[in-house]
Amino acid sequence: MIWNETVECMSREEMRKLQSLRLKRVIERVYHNCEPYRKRMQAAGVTPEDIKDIKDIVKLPFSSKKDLRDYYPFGLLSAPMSEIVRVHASSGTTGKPIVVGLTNNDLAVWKEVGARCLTAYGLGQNDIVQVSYGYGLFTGGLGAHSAVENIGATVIPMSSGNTQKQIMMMHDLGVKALAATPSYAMYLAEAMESSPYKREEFNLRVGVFGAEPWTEAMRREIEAKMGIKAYDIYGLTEIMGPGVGYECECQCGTHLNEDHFYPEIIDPETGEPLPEGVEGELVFTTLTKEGMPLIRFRTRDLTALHYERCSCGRTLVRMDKIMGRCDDMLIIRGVNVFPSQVESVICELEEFEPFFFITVDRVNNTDTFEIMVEVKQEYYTDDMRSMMELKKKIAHKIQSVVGIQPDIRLVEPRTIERSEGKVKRVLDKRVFKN
Ligand code: DLL
Repeated sequence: MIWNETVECMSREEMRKLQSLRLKRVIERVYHNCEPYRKRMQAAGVTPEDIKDIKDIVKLPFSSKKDLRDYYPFGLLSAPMSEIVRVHASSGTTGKPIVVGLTNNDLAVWKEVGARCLTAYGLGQNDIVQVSYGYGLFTGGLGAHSAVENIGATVIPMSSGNTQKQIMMMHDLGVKALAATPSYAMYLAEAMESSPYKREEFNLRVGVFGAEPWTEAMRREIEAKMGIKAYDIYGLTEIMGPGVGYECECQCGTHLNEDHFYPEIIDPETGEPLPEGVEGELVFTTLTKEGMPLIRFRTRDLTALHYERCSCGRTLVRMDKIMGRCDDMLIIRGVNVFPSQVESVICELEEFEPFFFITVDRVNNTDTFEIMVEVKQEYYTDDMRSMMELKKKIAHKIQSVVGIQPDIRLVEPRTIERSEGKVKRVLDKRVFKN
């Protein structure tokens, strides 16, 4: 089912026209209402008159998370504070969070794009959706919440945490869809298995998972454990929480709501635009935002875009599943390693639980690379030889995928701390030594 066929199935030409019109408007808005943007455009020698078509976007300077920090908290608003009705924030790794302000119209757009997502997952007004993303400054909870209300389904505003109660509510209330981070979903799946309820007693069919990278292997693992179909939902605080992108029933990429959020792919090193299908850094321009529009915002997320019509009928551009951010990439002994590569290997191997933790360090001027991973109960034994065999097997497999050999530390099931929100899977001790 399609929520807004007019837009979701619009011809490329019509979409270009709509995007061009909206780009002109948003550029006028920021130029006249937001000094940092005006100054930056002036420095680049661009005026709103130079922006006539969506293709002209390349003339505009980029923005980044650093700008949100530099103009913290409200320096990048393009609407008067009297029109800001909500604030969200995302915590960075250091110091102050970044803060965004939304107008009533921004909230309406958010609800609209959220409804497109849920409808694509096959959800409608007779369904019950449990929102287990955190509520609060994080956009996950409230963002998913209003999307559920907008399609007329029933929302259970659980927020994250209290895992036993989550299971009980899902069971007792006949919840059809669970909205959570994939890592929390994995934890809930595990808790469901050891709960007093049988899997057939749940009405759970759909997963609405996002807010962190997750592999196809992890998707299969959660789907099998929960007996559901798991869909991707993408978003980021700066642009618009969950609902910037979503998977349809074909699951061949994440459709981006490009009538509101215009995507580009650039080379993260040079900033040069990259052609369709080539992986690079995703950049967004918000075409309709009023509160805090962002122009050519560098997300640090790595993906590629595809423009051919999808077999679901939607014409909205699709991006490949995001397997990592420029910032996630570890360089270990000169080799680029993404935690998602490790995840896919671990999920493929029968003997291991999909929980792991990577520690990187520098000892005697050499990088160390250790992966702690849980062995499934039925494979966990005191027999040294069998455990050594398991270690060898996984180390070899990881080496063949990432290019370097890790030290493996095998642990019992449930040793590694479970995540209720975004999972943290890496400790890079080298950063403390520089
Ligand atoms: O995570 C918004 C969100 C909430 C999306 C709930 C989906 C569901 P932030 O906390 O600002 O916002 O983090 C944004 O998370 O730049 C990506 O690196 C990552 N991310 C979000 N969704 C996905 C996804 C929310 N589906 C950052 N796949 C983004 C991979 C994702 N990474």
